[in-house]
Amino acid sequence: MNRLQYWNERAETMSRDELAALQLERLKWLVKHVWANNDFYRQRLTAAGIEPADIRSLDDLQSLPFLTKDDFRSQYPLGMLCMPRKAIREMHMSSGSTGTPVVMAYTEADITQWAECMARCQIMAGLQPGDAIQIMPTLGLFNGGFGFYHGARRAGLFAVPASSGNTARQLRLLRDFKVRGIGSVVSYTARLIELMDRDGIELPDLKVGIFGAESFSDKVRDRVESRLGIKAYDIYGMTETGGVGTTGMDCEARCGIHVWEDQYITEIVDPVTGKPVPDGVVGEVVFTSLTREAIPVIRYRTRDLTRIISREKCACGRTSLRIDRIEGRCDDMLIVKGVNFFPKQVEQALMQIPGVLPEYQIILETENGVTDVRINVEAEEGVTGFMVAKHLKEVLGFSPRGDVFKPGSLPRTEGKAQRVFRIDKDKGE
Ligand code: DLL
Repeated sequence: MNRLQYWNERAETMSRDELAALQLERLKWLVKHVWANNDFYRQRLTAAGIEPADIRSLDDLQSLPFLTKDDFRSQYPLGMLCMPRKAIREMHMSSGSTGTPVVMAYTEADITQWAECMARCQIMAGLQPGDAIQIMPTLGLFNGGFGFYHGARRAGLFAVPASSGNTARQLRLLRDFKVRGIGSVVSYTARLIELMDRDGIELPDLKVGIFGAESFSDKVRDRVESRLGIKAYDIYGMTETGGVGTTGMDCEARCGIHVWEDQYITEIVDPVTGKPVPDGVVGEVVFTSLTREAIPVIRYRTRDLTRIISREKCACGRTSLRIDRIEGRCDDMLIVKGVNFFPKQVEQALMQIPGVLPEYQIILETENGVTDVRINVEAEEGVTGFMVAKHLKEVLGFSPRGDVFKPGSLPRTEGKAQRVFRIDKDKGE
C-alpha cells in the first residue's frame, strides 16, 4: 500500500472558501438542532434574542452566547443532551476542581466523528495502517485512552490498549510487540525514560510519540525525542469538544496545531472582555462543534490561551488554520511579586540550565496576605539552588526560593502532572 499522507485528503486540504461554505451550512444545522432538542440551549438562545433563522452568515456566530465550564457543571449529568437518551453509546467525564464533573455523551455518529479526528491525527503523525500504537492514557472515564483507541481502530492501526501505569509492563509491551507509536500524557514519558535508563532498555522500533493533555516546552519535547529516538507531536482536545484530538494536532512542519475546521469553528477572544482579538494576539480559544449530535458546544470558552498563527496553507498541504501550542490556562496564570507567568515559562527557563531535569514543583505560599513562590527541581549533581534562582531571576524577573533534589525524588503522577501547589497559611493549610 502507498504511504498515506492524509487520512481524509478531501477534508484536510479543502479550499478556504469551501471550508467557509461547509461551516455555514453546519452552523445552521447546529443551531436548529440544539433549539429543537434541548431546553437549556433554547432558553439561552431565546434570552439572547436568537432564533435558528437568524443564522445567515458565519459572522452571525458572534451574536450567539458563550458557553462555559460552569454551564456544563450546572447541567450535570445530562442536561445538555440534544438526542434521546437511548441514542447514547458512550460517555466520558473529567473531574473538575469544584467537584462537579463535566460530562460528554456520544452517539454512534459522535464516536465516528471522534475516531475520524483521531485517525487524521495518527496518520498525520506518520503512523500507517498496520503499525502498532500503544495507548498509555487511562482507558476509562478520562477521554484520553478511548480517543486513541477509537482513532486507531478507524485508521487501521494495531491498538495496544495498555492504559496508564505499570511502567515495567509498558516497556515490555513496547519491545515485544514492536510498537511504532505511543499516545501519552507527556509527563508520563519521563517515567518511561527513567526506567529505560536504569535498566539499559532501547526501543528501536519506536518512531512516533503523540503527547498532550498538558502544556510542555520545546526543551522537554527535544529531550523526549532524542532519548526515545522519536518524532513527537502535540495533540490537543478536551472533554467538552468530544475528547483528545478533536481540536487538532501539530504536523511535521511544526507550525502550530491544525484545528479540524470542517468539524470546529475557532475563535480567539480577550479572556476578560470576550471580544475577538486579531490574528497573532494571544487570547482564550473558543470552539463551536459543527457535527456533534449528543452534546454539541456553541462558543465554548476553553480557558486555554493561544493565538492564531496562520490561515495560509501549511507546508504539509493542509488548509486548516493553525493555532499555537497552548501557552497555559487563564486559571493557571501565576502572579508573584507583581510578575505574571505561566508554569510552562518556568519549565522553559529551568530546561535552559544544564543538569536540570524536567521534574519540578511550583509552590505558592501565602502568609499574611503575601504570596511567595518556591520552586523545587530535580537536577544532576553540581546544580545548586543559587544557580537555579539566578537563572530564574534573569529570565522571569524574580528570584524564587527553592531546593534542588536528586533525580527521582519528587513525587510522580500517572495522569496529568501536578506542577502548582498552593499553601495558604492564613487559612491554616
Ligand atoms: O486532556 C484530552 C487529552 C487527552 C488531550 C490526552 C491530549 C491527550 P481534559 O481532561 O478534558 O481532556 O482536559 C482538557 O487539558 O482544556 C487544556 O487545558 C489541557 N490540554 C489538553 N491537551 C493539551 C495540549 C484532555 N496538547 C484540558 N497542550 C484542555 C496543552 C492541553 N494543554
